Amino acid sequence: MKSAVTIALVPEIKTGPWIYWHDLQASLAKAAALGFDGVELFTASADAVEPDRLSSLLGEYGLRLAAVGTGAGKVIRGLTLTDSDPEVRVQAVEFIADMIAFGALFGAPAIIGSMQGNAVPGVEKEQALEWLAEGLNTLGKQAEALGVRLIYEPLNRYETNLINQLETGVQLIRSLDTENVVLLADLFHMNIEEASLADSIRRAGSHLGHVHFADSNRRPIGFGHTELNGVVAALREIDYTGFISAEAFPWPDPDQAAGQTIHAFNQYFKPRTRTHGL
Ligand code: LER
Ligand code: MN
Repeated sequence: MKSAVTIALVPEIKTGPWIYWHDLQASLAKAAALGFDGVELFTASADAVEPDRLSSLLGEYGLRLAAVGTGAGKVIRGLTLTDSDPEVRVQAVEFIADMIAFGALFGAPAIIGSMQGNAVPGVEKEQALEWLAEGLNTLGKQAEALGVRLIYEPLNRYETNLINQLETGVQLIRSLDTENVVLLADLFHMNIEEASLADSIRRAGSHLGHVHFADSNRRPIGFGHTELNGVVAALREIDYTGFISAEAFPWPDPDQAAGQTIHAFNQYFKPRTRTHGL
């Protein structure tokens, strides 16, 4: 399993759960100094960061791009895959398609979280889920053609009324015409929605493609009350090899949040050195 830390480059969203903010190069330098394997980027659009610049910075700091977030499409432009206006749905697909193409330049998958939207008043949930599946089918196939997977993220009930648990997420992605869509287990959302984090991870099994690493209160792991040993055991049991990516509040500040995150990652996920002898 590989560690990652989030970097948000979207000034419009000041209160979101991202560890590093605003300055790409300074954030990469800090992530590399702490020993993270990769970074997850949250940008305003697919052309917000020049690919050549990102490529040379990732090379310079020896970091991988773990994933790209697409949520700015909703937060800044009001787009979702389940809007009742077909033109808005088309624009949402286009926005995500561009993000997929951007991430694919670096072998990184895009994440569909808040861009899934909601069944809004006047729209049946079944209808919204059909639109969501349509979007995931189109985008999952586009991602496959570019050699990357597409990540779909169940969110807690206060952020979407569509899919709140891994189990219903598995049902949704199994119903698609593509096998290229995988699930994101965000430990914060799961802490609200799942009866057992470990059992849900075990049941999602090979459908799991990404993990958002945050404690019960969305602070870095270790600053809340989530019991992580069972989660770690379940991830090992399903042979999960993807990123464990810190999408958490920069509490008490970005540097301490990043430090706590890598400390927790090393504590729980790094192979322990065995001592022999007495
Ligand atoms: C996105 O990964 C997510 O978890 C949402 O809650 C965005 O805030
Ligand atoms: Mn998340």
